[in-house]
Amino acid sequence: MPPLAALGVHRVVPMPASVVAASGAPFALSATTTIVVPAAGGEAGRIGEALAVLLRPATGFPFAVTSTDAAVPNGSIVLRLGGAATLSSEGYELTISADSVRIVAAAPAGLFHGIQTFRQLLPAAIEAEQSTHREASGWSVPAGQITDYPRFAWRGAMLDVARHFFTVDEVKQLIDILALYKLNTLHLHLADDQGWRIQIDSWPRLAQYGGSTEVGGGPGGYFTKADYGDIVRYAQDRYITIVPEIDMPAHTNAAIASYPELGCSRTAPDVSPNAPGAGLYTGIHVGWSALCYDKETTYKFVNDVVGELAAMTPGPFIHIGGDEVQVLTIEQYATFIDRVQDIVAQHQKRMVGWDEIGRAHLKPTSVAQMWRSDTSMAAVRQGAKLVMSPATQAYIDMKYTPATELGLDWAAYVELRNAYDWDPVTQYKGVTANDVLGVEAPLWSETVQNITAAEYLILPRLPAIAEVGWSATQTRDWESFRARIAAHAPRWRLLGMNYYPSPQVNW
Ligand code: IFG
Repeated sequence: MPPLAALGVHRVVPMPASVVAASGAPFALSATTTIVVPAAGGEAGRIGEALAVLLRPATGFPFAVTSTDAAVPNGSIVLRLGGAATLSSEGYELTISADSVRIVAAAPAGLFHGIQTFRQLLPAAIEAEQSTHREASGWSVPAGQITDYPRFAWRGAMLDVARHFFTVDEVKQLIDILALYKLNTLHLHLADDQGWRIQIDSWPRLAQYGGSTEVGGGPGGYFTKADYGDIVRYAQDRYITIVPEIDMPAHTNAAIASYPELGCSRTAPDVSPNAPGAGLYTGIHVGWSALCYDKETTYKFVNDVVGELAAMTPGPFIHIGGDEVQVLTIEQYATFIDRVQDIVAQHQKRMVGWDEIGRAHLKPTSVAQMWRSDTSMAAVRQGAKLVMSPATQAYIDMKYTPATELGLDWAAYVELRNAYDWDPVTQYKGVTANDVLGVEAPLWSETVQNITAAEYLILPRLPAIAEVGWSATQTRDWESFRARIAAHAPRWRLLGMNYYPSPQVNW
């Protein structure tokens, strides 16, 4: 793919807020190009180094990184903090001329996002791991200025590591995709009927026994605290916040199998005859399990688990699930959620829950994740903030079409255009812009066993959701998106990422 002739958004996803082409000559990467970061180094220094690591393999150029606040020589890529305060903490200004590339941001996250845009303005071959892919026409970026900032604060994906377990390395591969598309939140669904996936010292059997299987009876697995810390740091370095979820009171069979005293009425619908251990469940029915809402043991369990999870989670949110409860009355459910909400607050975190939590008494700090048109809008009527994950648009575990082998289809067939053509504020009645924190694309893993299968469902729909979360409504347009995303397939191939070649795009 040749360099762009003029600065344009031809292949930038998500669509930037504003792009102004300039008439001057392009900036060309060369063996003498340097990367200049603030004298203080710090996060800007680390981001500059990460840019060099990104550019060196395919070009074969050294990209020396220097720290100075002084004027810089021609031929530099300059990262600067401050100045663009009007751009919010995730915004940036990218200015390109023949002599220099300047990325200015109010905060490091903005610099990081500016680099993703610069990366996408270069030919896809920049992603190659060795310089045999040298671009015949050189590595240049056209002159002009991009001013950019996100519409919503919460732009995320969810990975269900409970139905099928995913390794730390696979989670990091997913984080790399989020970073490329300026997403800033990774919600990990860490516990469900089929598996408990996080080490909890005060209740050790949860991971050791509750994590010993998965849908279909495979070996399962779990994250040690060291694994979880590794994931958190890898995400933090890419300005991505981890939101851990322990789903309760339903979707709790793995916990109850590990500690039967936690369960009131457990009638696993079809514990497989070759069940790998007493109480463990490898099917995919939902809603039938429940913690005992009226036993103090349950709330000690919740307090211990939330306490250990909060201690290893730097982000402000703990997700407590709350979905699909079939064995409690609404009053019993509200009693449970109200107490869990207090426990989360005692550990200085904000509670997130699926939209059913609107039936409890929500604090204004709590967040409801909207996944079905809960017409009651109970959550928003109580002043809770919303994260929009409408199953008919954002559930990327849905099949693309009836012909898609992977995925489920209970909500809808979600082709690429379905994932793109919706608006988080107008999706459901009774919601205003002020209610909406942002968007998130859940990937449930009943039918997804590894990252390669996950990428087939993630790409190209997650970039579409990323644009829904980042780009202003007036800059969003399906015809523009389908043309821009077509240029990303060569990039994904070079990055070794699997994807669905949707017939809706001229790849
Ligand atoms: N609904 C369940 C998930 C998962 C999903 C698969 C929610 C909030 C269907 N709950 O979505 O556990 O089974 O699409």
